[in-house]
Amino acid sequence: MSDTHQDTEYGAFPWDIPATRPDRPLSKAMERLYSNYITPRPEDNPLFTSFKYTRISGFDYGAEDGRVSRRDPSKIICENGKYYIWYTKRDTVSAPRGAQACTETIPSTDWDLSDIWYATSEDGFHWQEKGLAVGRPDKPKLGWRSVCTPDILVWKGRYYLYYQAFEEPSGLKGDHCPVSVSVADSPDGPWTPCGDAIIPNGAPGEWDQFSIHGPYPIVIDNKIYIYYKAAFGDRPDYLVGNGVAIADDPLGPFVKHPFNPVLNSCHETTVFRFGKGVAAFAIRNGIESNTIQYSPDGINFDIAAVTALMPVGAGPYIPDVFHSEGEGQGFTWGLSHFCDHDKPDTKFSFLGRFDCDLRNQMPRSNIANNTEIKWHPDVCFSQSLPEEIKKARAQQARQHALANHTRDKQ
Ligand code: AAL
Repeated sequence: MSDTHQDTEYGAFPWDIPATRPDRPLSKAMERLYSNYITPRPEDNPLFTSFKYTRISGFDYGAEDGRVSRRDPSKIICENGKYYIWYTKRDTVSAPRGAQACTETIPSTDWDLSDIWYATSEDGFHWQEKGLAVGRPDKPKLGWRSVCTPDILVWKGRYYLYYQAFEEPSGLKGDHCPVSVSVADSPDGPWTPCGDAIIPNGAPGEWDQFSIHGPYPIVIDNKIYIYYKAAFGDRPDYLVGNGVAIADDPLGPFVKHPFNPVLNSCHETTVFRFGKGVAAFAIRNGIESNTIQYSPDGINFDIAAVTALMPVGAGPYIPDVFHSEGEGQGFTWGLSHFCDHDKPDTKFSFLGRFDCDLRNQMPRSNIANNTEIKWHPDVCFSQSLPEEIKKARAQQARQHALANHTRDKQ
C-alpha cells in the first residue's frame, strides 16, 4: 500500500457509492450524505431537481418599456379542461419611479398600482389572458393602492384568491401590507372581496409586524395552511423567512403557528405536500437559499437538496395540491417571473415557464440527474463588481504587491 493511503482496517472509501451508510468512520461531509439526504445520489433523491426554462406565448408587454408588467404567478389549477393561473398585472402610465416620485397614477414599485388578472392555457406553453379577476377597490378600502401576488385555494367547490392588499405605495415606509381574500363560485369569477385582512400583520415588535407577503394556501389533514413570507430585522441584517397560519375554514380565523418562522430563508413561497410530509422551496435570500426542504409535519423543515437557478416566484401545477389524503406526488412544471434588474428606468417583469422533476416516483427524467448547470458567461458578468469596490480592491492589490516586493528585497 502506498503511503498516500490511509492504513486502517477500513481501507479507502469504495469506488461504488454504497446506497446506505457504510459501517466505517466517515468525514462530516460524507456522514451528511447519508444522514441529511434521502439518498446519497442526487438522481435517486426525489427532492433533487434542476430547472429548465421556456419562454411562453400569449402575453403582450407593449413596448417592453416598463409600463406593463406581469409577475408573482399563483399556483396553476386544472379546471374545465384548461390550466388556470392568476398573477399581478400592472398597466400604468410609466415604469415604477420609486416611493418619492410616485403619484396616483405613477407606480412606486413593479407591484404598486396593480390588479390581479388571470389566464388559461391548454398546453402550459401558450396562454390566453382572460381579464381582470380582482381589481383595486375604491379608496380607503383595503387594497385600494394595489392588490398583488395572488394564490388560489379550491375548497368544497368554491374558489378563494388570497393576495397582498396595500393601503399605501409600496416602498413608502417599507413593503408593508396584510393579506386579503376574494371568493368565487367559478375560476372565471365573479370574485367577491371579503374586505378585511384575513392574515393580519403581527403586533409591534413581532417578526411579521409590517408585511405578510406571498400567501400560499395548501391543504394538510383537512386544514388550510397558508404559508407566507416576511422580511424582518433591520437591514443589512434582515432575514426573509416563511411562516404559516392555519385555519379550518378558508375565511379563517387563521392562527399563526407558534414556531413561526418555519423557514429561515426564502423570498417567495412555494410549498407542496410530498410523500407523507411537506416540501418547500427556499428560493433566494438567506443562508439556505437554493435549497429544497422537507418536513414531516409542514412545520419542522430540514434541507433535503441543494440546487441552483430556482424559479423566482414559482407557481407550480401540483395535480393533487388540495388533496388531504395519500402521499403527495409532487410536480414537474409551473410558471415563474423574470425581471431585468439592470434596467431600473424601464423595469417590468414577465412570466415564463419552468420545468423540473419533483415527482415522488422512480425512474425520473434527466432533468432530475443534472447537477451541473452550464451558466452562460453573461450570467456571471451581469453580476458586476460595483465600481467603487473595484477601485478600492485594485488599490489594495497594488499596495499589497508593492509591500511584498519591498519585503522580499530586504
Ligand atoms: C414579490 C413578493 C411580494 C413583494 C413583491 C410583490 O416577489 O415577495 O409580492 O411584496 O415582490
